[in-house]
Amino acid sequence: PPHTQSYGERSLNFTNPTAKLILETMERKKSNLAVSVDVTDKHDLLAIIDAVAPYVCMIKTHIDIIENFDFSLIEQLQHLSHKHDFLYFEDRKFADIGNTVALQYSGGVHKIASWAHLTNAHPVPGPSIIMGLASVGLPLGRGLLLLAEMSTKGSLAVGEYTEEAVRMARRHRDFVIGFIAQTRMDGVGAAGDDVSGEDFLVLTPGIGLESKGDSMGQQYRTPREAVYESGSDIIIVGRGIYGTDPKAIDTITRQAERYMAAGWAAYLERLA
Ligand code: 5BU
Repeated sequence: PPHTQSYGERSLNFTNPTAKLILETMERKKSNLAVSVDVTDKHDLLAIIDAVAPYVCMIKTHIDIIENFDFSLIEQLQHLSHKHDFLYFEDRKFADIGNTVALQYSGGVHKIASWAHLTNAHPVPGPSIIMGLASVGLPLGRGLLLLAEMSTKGSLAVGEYTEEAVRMARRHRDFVIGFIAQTRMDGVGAAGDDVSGEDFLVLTPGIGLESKGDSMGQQYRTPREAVYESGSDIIIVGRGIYGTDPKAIDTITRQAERYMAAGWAAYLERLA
């Protein structure tokens, strides 16, 4: 099973170039940490990325919350990813019909497909959302995650819904490389289908070492609970790292180092 193989070995389980690049980067940097930088000022965004990037395999963005966005920001983001060797995941959570999501993914002011290696989509519209996004992303070698589960209290993405998300992904392995989920999805909803050798990346938000949640429904588990106990591949950490002060760069750097160590230790424990 995939979660007993090393990240480097697992790059051979995928044909999608973004999946391979993610796994190779994780192995090279010895990091399964993605930092979610949810700040609204582009200068803060760039400063935090520059500080945490040595410790991450991936930076997760919400590009639509940036108040002073202009396209030169994208060039600066790309410069940082070359400097520090990591990938971008734009947490766009597409949820519309194929034609609309293709336009949202390629166009508008953010032109997500042109710079984000990875993005994600809700399976709620059915397989057409994958076809729409793949029409833009596949020629560029991009990857997609489906939201199979969410970290929030009362999430509706459970049971049958989660199983159907996995079946949708299984039929589009060239583009769908994994899930946002709280646990592994290997063989979920397989019924009689042969799913031996199947591998999907599991990226898990809702990770914190101190807090158990926030006042708006977020729920946190530790890196060890996610990676060792639940077999998650990448931990996604936001406020646990950048806290409440986006200017406290020294603290942010120390926290990134700390979460990286915790995530990697849990992975080594899983392999052992
Ligand atoms: P936090 O500060 O670590 O709580 O931020 C978590 C980030 O992950 C934030 O950007 C959310 O939009 C994102 N997220 C999540 O928290 N839970 C989910 O199920 C999904 C995304 Br999908």
